[in-house]
Amino acid sequence: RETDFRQFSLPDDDFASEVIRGLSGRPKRLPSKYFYDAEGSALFEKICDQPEYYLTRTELEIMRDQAASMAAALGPDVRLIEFGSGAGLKTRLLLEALRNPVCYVPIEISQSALDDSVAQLREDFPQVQMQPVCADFTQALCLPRPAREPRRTVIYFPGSTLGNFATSEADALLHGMRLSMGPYGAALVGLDLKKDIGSMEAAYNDAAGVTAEFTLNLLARINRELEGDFKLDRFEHQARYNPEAGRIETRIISRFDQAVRVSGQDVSFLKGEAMLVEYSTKYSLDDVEGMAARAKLHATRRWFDRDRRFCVQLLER
Ligand code: AVI
Repeated sequence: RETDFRQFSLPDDDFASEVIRGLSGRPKRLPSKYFYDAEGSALFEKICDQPEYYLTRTELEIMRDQAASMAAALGPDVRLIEFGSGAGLKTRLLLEALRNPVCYVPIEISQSALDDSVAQLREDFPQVQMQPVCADFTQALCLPRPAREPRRTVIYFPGSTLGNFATSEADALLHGMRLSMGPYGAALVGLDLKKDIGSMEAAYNDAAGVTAEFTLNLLARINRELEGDFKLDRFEHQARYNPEAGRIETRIISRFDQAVRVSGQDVSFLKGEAMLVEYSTKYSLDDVEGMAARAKLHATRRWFDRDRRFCVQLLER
């Protein structure tokens, strides 16, 4: 009954070649997807507990208060696909609220994260067929068939992770979701909303320095895995809101003129030079409508927290 789809794992040399390519460009860039090794994932968990990082807490509040209303909007006999491992409480709240879900399909690139989350969910939801897929959800997906026919497919994408993609990539991802969800499908997407710049910037510059450590862990990972010799104290984390683009942009800034070796190649930095490492896009409701329309989806329902800091958006075909 259960399936375990291991589609592919990212070969290590992808990391090396993407890092070298990114550091050869102007401006220098490093892809944020490489934040999440074991250390990075543990640091991200710690970020979620920081008082300034309101996103996780706020989305959880929405799920606690309104998962029943979401489940009513989605209807019974849903096949629930999640982009990401679904280790969290949000997924549980949704699975608990859904009426007679057919199956749960987490799509996650890290096999260990996938195994851990599914083992626990299997125990807690024995009536739901678990169909984990180890794959990169930004690529074309081949999904397992459920044991019984669902009424509709719903793709759950919480956490405002969509905001970590550039606009054109996010559009492509929504377009891919539209294809995966089929004719009566839907997507339930967590999105962080535009608000005062102080709160948004504070969320990415916590006083305890956890986000800075998370960002700089990318250099530590390059040292560990790609024979890098970055000296972490010679670089610093910077996260600022770009009002034109509507996103927090995180950069790693070189504090000195310096040279670093990565994978046998020399990379030089000027004092003050930046590596762009992450976007965290913030949305207005108009932005959400526009994004949905570009993907030929309808933004039909949304659920907010009390202070309208975050929303969970239902997109339907
Ligand atoms: C996973 N993602 C939605 C987080 C965000 O808010 O962009 C990642 C993160 N980066 C720094 N803090 C949190």
